[in-house]
Amino acid sequence: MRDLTNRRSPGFCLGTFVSNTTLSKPTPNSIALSEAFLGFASAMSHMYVMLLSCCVLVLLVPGPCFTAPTVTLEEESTPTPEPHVDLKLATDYLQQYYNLKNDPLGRIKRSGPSFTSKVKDMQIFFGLNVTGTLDSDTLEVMRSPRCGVPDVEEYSHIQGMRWNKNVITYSIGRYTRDLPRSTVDSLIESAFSVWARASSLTFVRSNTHNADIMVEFVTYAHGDLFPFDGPRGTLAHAFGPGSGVGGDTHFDDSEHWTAGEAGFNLFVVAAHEFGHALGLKHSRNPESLMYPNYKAFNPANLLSSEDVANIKALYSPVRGHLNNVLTNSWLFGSLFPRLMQDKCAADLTFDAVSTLGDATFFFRERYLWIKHNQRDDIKEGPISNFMPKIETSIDAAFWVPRRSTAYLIHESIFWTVKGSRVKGKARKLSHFGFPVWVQEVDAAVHIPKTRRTLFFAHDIYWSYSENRKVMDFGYPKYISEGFPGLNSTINAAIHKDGFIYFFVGPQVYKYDYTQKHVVGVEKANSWLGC
Ligand code: NFH
Ligand code: ZN
Ligand code: ZN
Repeated sequence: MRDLTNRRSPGFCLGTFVSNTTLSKPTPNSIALSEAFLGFASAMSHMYVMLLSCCVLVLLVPGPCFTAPTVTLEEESTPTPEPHVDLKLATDYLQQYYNLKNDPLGRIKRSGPSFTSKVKDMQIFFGLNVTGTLDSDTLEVMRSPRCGVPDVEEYSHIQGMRWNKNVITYSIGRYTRDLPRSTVDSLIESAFSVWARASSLTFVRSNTHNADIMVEFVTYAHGDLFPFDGPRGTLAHAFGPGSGVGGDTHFDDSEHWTAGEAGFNLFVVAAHEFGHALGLKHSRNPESLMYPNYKAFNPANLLSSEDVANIKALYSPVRGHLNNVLTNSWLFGSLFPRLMQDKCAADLTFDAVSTLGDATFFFRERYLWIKHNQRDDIKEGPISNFMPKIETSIDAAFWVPRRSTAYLIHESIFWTVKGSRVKGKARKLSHFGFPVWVQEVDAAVHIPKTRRTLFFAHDIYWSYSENRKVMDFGYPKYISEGFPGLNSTINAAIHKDGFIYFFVGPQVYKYDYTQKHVVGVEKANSWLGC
């Protein structure tokens, strides 16, 4: 058994994602760190595939998923539940979702082989540490509300985005020292051929820095949101189709890469990663290359029939045709996630803007731009690329620096993001003490000095005390009353350097909230360098 116990990296901070310039492309356009890789457990242990399950389902069938009771507050210390209660919970859960069977005598032992392996299946599915034991993260997931549909069934129906072309370029940037360069070249080429043979795609090697798929061997923090974790654990990850970092594939150079059966076979891992780079998600079928666990070398049939069907479906001429015909049409805009958005469009508006670590996050529909505070480059892509749990738009977001935590609100639910990690499941907006009729907000901003979070909806706003965890008395108030000079609804708000910046349509107003007046106005997207 491989040692999987150590695969969390010691810590993670957002600052690391741009700390290494060599990985960012000269012209980052758009990203698409696909649904992501289970493996980046290091940075985001639980987020991962459950988005594919619960959240995708939310998009399609709004309603049932988040109606269950909410998860415990992150700050509350969870009392250690009684062991037999855990076992009962886990057993029920695994029987319901993972087909766990009683042993012939009708008993289940926590240490039994099938129990342990079902726990592991579940941990893999949720991107948790694969310990096989009922640790607190695992129990937390088991306790959280779910859609009531077994993971197996929700798993692979919806694939990610795709390249809208048949010829895809790749380039190998940094090499590993484990293998001669020429061996790496040919293993990478073979890994691409696996997919080329199964689809209409052609892969062309280029030596530029802006090939579609940039292949690099890197270690630990390496310039994206997903630092590697040293030996074993996560082996590699790849961004789904898209410009910029989209398609890029990183191999953890702390692993021992080989062309054979010792260490980790580069051909096998690369083929799995390129599946992601082409838009494929994980499969629950252990026969499939897109299964989230490394499997020893079996070159004969690397692709399962499911893998083949998935790549064919993703790149089928029908979809290609649809995409071509409907690009820019309303149908495309509403049915298909758009690959890339123009941040410099004349009247660009944002749904939410928030600090997160050392960066400012700009949300629009299901898309996100990330501007590092000390740097000029901008990362961008579908929100789910950065936070795979989140497959919806974000209406409002705020950052509480004291907790290094951001809160992302979508309609009547919100997620808590610490580092780059979405903690637990979405919780209900009513947690903040809104009256029931408030089912969404337009904007939110936290004022560190007063330890208040302000929530804006239509022409009114609330003030929430982060200390006392209640709404302040006397709210809601009219925005025009509390913020003279602002007479409209607010799209987004952020606190920076003692000012509140209100995003209203394509403009941003700099507001001095002690003097109570607007002190400046600029184009909203000037913040993105436009
Ligand atoms: C991986 N992934 O590293 C593993 N799995 O098996 N370690 C995945 C890659 C394999 C990237 O796209 C990560 O999905 C780990 C863990 C499938 C090539 C299962 C421990 C996460 C040995
Ligand atoms: Zn993967
Ligand atoms: Zn990476």
